Amino acid sequence: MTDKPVVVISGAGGEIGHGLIQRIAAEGNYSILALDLRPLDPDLAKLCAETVEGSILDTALLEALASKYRVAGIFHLAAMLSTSGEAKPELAHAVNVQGTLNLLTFANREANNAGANVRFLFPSSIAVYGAPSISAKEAAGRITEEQFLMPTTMYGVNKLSCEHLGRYYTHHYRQLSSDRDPFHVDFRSIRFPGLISAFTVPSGGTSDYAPEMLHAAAKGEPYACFARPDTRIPFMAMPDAIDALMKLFEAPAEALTTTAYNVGAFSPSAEEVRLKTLEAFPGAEITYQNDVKRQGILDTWPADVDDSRARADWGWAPQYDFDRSFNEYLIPNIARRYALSGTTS
Ligand code: AKB
Repeated sequence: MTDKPVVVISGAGGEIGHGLIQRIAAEGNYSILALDLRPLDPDLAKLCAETVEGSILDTALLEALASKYRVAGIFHLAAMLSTSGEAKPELAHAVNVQGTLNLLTFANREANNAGANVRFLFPSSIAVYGAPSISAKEAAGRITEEQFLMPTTMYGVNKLSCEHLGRYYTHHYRQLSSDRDPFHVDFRSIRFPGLISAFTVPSGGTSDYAPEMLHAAAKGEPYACFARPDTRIPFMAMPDAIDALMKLFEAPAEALTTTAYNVGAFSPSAEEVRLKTLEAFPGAEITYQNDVKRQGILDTWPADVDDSRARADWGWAPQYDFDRSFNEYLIPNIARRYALSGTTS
């Protein structure tokens, strides 16, 4: 038990979880209950009040946690990403949608036990968009939250349906009942671009080519990029992603005009990422070997997003543009990391 308000982080051992646990622990305002299928890295575990190995599909586990803690907020990070989701679409639906529904139910119960709304932060994705053609993508440029909501991946379909579930739990849950609960889930989601961390390498995503390229170069390993050189989608450095989650978590409910926000930072082509990586690691061997099927997914994702709503409602302003992300965050940290572990050849 703990005297600080508790936040639950699902998928705590993943890429976003690493940075988020460190940030919340450093600020010291909340105790962290970390949930993941696998044991948490011991350095992260020691920053948490409790770590639980288990699944968001295990409702008995969620009930046991609900009776033990008063939960003030949830960061629901657990998900199967866009490439892995295409290998096992039914499993992706179960994890991504049923898992979210279980946690929304948990949050709703917590809200009514505690007598206060429970904030539910959900990392959605640019995968909710599905441009019908490359020319439509190029013509659209920075797209708003309402455009092209026709995802082509199971992951994108799941993210979009979870956004709707969250909106339903926030505004319409049991709308016809005379005994509607006075407190509810306060769902807030961010449609993240591809994220690039200096400390973790993603797996199972379709935006993975950029972080994979950079980490391979730092390790002195050859890399064949599966995206075409002209592929352009938005990316963001991990510190900005963590900052966005915390800013939206802390924003007053009255300031919010939607439950799903775009956030942008920079939008390089794959070739621009390659050239930037080569500036830092001139000997790196980075080639192209296009995977036409994964490319098909990338071609439906927007080249850039209009994030003016996030800027107006909760003060979103990225701190890391393309140059600063690489020069001040990614390259120094990645170079140090692999030099220390002796991986660089
Ligand atoms: C993926 O590639 O699936 C994710 C995403 C863009 O949400 N990184």
